[in-house]
Amino acid sequence: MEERTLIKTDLQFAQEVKKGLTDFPKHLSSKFIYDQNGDRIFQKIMEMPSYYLTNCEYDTLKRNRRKIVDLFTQNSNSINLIELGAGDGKKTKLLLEELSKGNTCFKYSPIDISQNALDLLQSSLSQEYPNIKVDPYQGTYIESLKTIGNTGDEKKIILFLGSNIGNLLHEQAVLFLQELKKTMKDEDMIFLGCDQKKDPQTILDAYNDPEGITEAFNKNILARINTELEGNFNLDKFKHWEVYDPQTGTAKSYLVSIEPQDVSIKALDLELTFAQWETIHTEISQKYDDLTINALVDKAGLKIARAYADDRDYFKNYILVK
Ligand code: AVI
Repeated sequence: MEERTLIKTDLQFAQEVKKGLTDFPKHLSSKFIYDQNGDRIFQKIMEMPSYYLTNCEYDTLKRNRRKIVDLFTQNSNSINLIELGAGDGKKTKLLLEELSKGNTCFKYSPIDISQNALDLLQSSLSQEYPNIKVDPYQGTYIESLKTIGNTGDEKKIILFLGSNIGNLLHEQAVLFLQELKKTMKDEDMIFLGCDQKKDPQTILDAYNDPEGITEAFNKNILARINTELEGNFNLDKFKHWEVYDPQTGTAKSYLVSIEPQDVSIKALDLELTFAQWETIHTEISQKYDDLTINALVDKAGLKIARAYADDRDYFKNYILVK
């Protein structure tokens, strides 16, 4: 089963890379930035003071954890805390600790495509919280949720933190929320973290650090093409470029070819030409306001039950119900 998933993922990577780099303008999906190296660089990004998102969400959860957990456990004596995208669990641990203080029986089900990420999380949790029941799932979010949804009758709380939803276009975000809704029973909830519109300079700084950590993160997609698909991208011949549109709230990452160049990707039998200053669009990081979130949630057929924010309103966490 694991092997089949891997082959399917490799094939999807190859097909999407071919499509994206032969389209005009060129593009690649940010989901392919993440491998072991991409995960490691993202961890470093989350430690950068300019990447305010992580600290803001952490503060919000820390300040409101009792109220949040009270809502999670309302009218239920058994819950399954399901997290989409396991990460290092730093923020989730706040909620797990708070849940441990109450009488509600609960388990934690992190879902991640990376078995490595799940193993790391499980071993740190078993050391810090040996009494918490952890039930990890390796796979894609929706597929795994469908499996979990069919087992047990605990109240499901689906965590989607870190503004991961912001890496989706609005249409895709609505479709994704609709898919989540299909797996929900009436009492289930989604706990959604969304980065907010703010001073455009603060946003640009979060995605444009002078140390080049975000640049290395963005370029990891080219490094993966080189190692996994026998490409010969010269990473030094591309520069990371970030733009932010304060009207739409969309931050976009590009890789810009600094000179005319040819690149070949052997495993795809592909020869590419880049003109000087030609771009590859790699990521969107959407920033929201209440109006936009209301519209997306409404289109997905869901309702906002509560919202929590840090003291500057930089980042908000919404509890969504059916
Ligand atoms: C994972 N995701 C929400 C991050 C973001 O803010 O879009 C990925 C990231 N890209 C550059 N820095 C961080």
